[in-house]
Amino acid sequence: MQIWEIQGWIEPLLLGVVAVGGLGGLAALLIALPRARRETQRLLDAQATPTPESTVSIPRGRASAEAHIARGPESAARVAPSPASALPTPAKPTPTPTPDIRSGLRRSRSALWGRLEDLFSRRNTLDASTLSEIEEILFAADLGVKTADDLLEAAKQAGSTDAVHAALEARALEILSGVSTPPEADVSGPKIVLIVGVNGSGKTTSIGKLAARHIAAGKNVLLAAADTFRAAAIDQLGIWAERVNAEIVKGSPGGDPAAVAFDAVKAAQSRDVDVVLIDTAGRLQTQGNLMDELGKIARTVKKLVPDAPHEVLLVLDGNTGQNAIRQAQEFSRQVDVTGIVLSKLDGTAKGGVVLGIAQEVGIPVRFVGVGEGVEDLIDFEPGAFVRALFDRDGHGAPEYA
Ligand SMILES: Nc1nc2c(ncn2[C@@H]2O[C@H](COP(=O)(O)OP(=O)(O)OP(=O)(O)O)[C@@H](O)[C@H]2O)c(=O)[nH]1
Ligand SMILES: [Mg+2]
Repeated sequence: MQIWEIQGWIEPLLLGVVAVGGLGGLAALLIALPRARRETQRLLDAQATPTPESTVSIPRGRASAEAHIARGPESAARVAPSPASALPTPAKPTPTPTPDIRSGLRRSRSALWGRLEDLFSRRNTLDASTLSEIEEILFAADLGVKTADDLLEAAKQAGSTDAVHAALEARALEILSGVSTPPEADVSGPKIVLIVGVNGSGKTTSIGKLAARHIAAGKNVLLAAADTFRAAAIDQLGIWAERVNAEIVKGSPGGDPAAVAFDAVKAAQSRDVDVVLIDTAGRLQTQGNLMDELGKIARTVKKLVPDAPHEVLLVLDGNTGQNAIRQAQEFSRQVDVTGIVLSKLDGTAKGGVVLGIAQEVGIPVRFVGVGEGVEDLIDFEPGAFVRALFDRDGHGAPEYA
């Protein structure tokens, strides 16, 4: 029964009292009013109490974090420690089609090997004019000057147009293999991962994808919304947290990102959290103050975990081509970048920049993003990458062990 329905039948009752003007009507009113009041109160109570369905998708830990936000700006990021049993059960992985590097590199492949293949269909001698066209194609592929030169030299050494394909593949693989990926850090408490990069490079999306992976592997994940620069950024991470069933610690817009990171790590230590992924605001490598802020975040989490952050992942937008090399160099000056996530490979012809990053920056590419979906993150594997970049579309590309 709704409130207006009750009000609807009180009115005729009062009219009845006036009309009859008798004691009977008055007695009826005296009986009906307390009942109506009780019913109204019951309905109001029911409206004020959320139904169980309205909170069912939010992990209990997250609900507790949000309750803290409601208390005010200072306590906004603080999450009361709660027993490990309060953590959400990690979501079971649902089988999804595996994204593959070959389709992710479709445009990059046609900009590099596709053009070379086209050239060799017209020319079969490796003379000066052919080499000059090879040079042009290599430079246009946004590999970075050093790498384009290096591959041109490999093409020259190949001796014949037929041998160029194998020579380029072999050299590209050598370049990538020259960068060693450090073994997984041996971490006793929660593993702290800081995610950095310029505006819109794909940080928050990559965090969502990484969180989903860890959760699928049975880990408890906590996201830290240390991008306090834009209110929408906090909400965006909140949506990802809900989507992948991770916990989240949020700060208030305009708050201190280092304080949010601190509180998140503290919360992770007191709960059974395996991985903390810290989202940060996008910043240009030329913005000195904002770059300093990254150093502050890293120093602040060290107060709780001296060897943290265990990983600093720099997210680079594949569309930026050679500019990604510059970004990687600048960010490494500020924080100790341990790995690169190259996002948006699916929409770019500049994926070859991975080679330039390896050769000029020496930081391992750990993951590549090939779409906006939760599963669109691929572990970077040099052999598979080179094979996909130089694939002859099924015409006998050599296999790497
Ligand atoms: N096609 C494609 N789109 C991506 C990929 N990764 C991220 N995006 C999209 O790129 C846009 C920016 O991604 P965000 O994750 O918000 O980037 P961000 O670095 O967190 O941005 P700021 O917080 O504003 O600095 C979004 O529209 C994402 O969906 C990818 O691998 N492929
Ligand atoms: Mg973001």
